Amino acid sequence: MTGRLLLPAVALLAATVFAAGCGAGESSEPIATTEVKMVKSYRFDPKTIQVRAGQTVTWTNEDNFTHTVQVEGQADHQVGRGESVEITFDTPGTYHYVCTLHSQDMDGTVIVE
Ligand SMILES: [Cu+2]
Repeated sequence: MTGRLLLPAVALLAATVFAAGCGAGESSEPIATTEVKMVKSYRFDPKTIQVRAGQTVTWTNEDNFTHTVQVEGQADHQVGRGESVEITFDTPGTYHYVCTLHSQDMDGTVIVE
């Protein structure tokens, strides 16, 4: 493949917890759900979700544009219009993710307990 490195879980956890602590701008309370929509336009909704370890989160693209979901340190998943992607979170922690096509506008957080 493209030689992407998977960070050790401990390093990933430390990095994401640290990043989450620096959150500025709009504060979004975590929503307990495993469903995230890419809604019109260029947004993840809800932006911050909370799940239990072992649960699978589904991102569904309802926007008119292709987006991606890339959890920090993991592979990028392209999600076309009307498509969805599922990612299972087995390890507790705070996981920041972005759409790599629109990283300035589209980011979110999965809190795994
Ligand atoms: Cu996008």
